[in-house]
Amino acid sequence: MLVLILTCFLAGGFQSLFAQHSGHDKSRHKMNMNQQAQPAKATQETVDSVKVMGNCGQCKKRIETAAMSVKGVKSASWNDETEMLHLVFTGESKTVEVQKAVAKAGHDTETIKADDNVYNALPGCCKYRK
Ligand SMILES: [Cu+2]
Repeated sequence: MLVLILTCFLAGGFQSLFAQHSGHDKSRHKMNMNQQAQPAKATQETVDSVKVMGNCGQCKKRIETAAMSVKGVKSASWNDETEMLHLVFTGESKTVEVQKAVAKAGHDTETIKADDNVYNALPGCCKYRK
């Protein structure tokens, strides 16, 4: 009688262990399927960075807003210490377009300079030209 109860207990124990195990496998399988679904994008993102002259937090906001106004720019982040603008594009690089937009907003880049009258209209704290 005791053996029978023990056997039942053990069988039940194994069953719940098995159930837990298969449940775990299922969720892992689901995760794998999600991971597989992600890289199935039509276009490949590209990244680039470009030097943009500026001084302060206002410059950062102005530069990033100008960069984000260009179609195909996913993210734009300007570092006030390195003066580098880091860009992520949803497809191919639009760095030249971004430089044009940034220069139009008053900030010089490596290859495209802002018009003097646009530059002169910047707030005093943003005058980066020496
Ligand atoms: Cu500024």
